[in-house]
Amino acid sequence: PEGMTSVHSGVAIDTNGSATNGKVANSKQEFMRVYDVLREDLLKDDLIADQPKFSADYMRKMLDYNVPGGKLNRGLAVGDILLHLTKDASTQQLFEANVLGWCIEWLQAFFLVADDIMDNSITRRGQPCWYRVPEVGLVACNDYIILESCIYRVLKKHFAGKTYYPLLLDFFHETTHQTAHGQLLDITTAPIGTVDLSKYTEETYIRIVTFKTAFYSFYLPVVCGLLVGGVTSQEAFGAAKAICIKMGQYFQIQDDYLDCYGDPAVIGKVGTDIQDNKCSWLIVQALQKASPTQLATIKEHYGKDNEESIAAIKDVFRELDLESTFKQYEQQSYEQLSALISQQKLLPEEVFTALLQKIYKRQK
Ligand code: DMA
Ligand code: MG
Ligand code: MG
Ligand code: MG
Repeated sequence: PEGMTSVHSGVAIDTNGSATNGKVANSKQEFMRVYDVLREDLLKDDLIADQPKFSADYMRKMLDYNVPGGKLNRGLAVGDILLHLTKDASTQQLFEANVLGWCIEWLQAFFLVADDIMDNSITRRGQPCWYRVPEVGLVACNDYIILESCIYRVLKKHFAGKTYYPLLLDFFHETTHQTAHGQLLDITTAPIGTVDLSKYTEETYIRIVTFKTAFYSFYLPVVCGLLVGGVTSQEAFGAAKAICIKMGQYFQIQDDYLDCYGDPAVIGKVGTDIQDNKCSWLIVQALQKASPTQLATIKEHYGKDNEESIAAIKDVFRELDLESTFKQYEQQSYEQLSALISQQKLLPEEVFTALLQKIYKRQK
């Protein structure tokens, strides 16, 4: 059946740019060039261009502050996936992949501006969180709405004529729905001021990270790469989803680990999970291993925003040697992912191994 055809042998590629004989390569420089194009397009929009200059200036500053300053893993992944998928992608296809990559970065910027307000965070990407910039404050709430709306202006401009435009819109909407409900579960599991440790189960934890992180960080970039590459097989999407979810869970577990053990100068943010009462991977592990005395310490100090309480929790984590627990999990997770990747035969392995190599043992 059509759906079982491997991409390398059976999927027609819609090339409408110049043929490049497999010589097309993606680069961060090229990706950044596409950002400049998209930002200028957005600012040229009739409505924005007609606003008083100070309003358009604010928009420009807001975009530059929040959209391009991250690792760009998700955004760059779309073009990489396209190139791993087909040896003869056109320059036009690579451009489209990069445009979609930026739409994912815009989606991420939208979620991060909101996330930092909800998490009462301090820094992001080595600078103050946007809502902490004095002239911004809670105007950041309107800014994240604008950031989200940019996605659909860009999609309309570049993809409205494509047969897969409705699919694309649906994927972005669906992913937003999933991420927002992951965030809701994250927040409602950890209401400020009430520590209910019975809520911090492995099952709830996995739901939180699957929805708040895995779909938008891994499945969405892969879906975008597949769509630009002309893949329509439901089976291929299904195989990709299973791997992406597992990889996304691993990625968020790393994020939770780095929140406590990462170097703020390297990760660009100061950890707040302990004082925020978060259902983080570390506390879920700690609760499974803690002695009655350690449990009492956790009950007394978790979710309290003072140095002494934070130190008490970090002491328990150290006593339980959660660093080793994490390293074991990381190894095991890498092996499981590698096995899953080689078991599926519908998509080239590099589509996934390239993603995995970028995050394995990451320090930031
Ligand atoms: C972030 O979870 C998830 C989304 C959707 C932004 P988090 O609060 O652990 O992220 P960070 O550590 O980057 O604040
Ligand atoms: Mg956060
Ligand atoms: Mg959060
Ligand atoms: Mg975090």
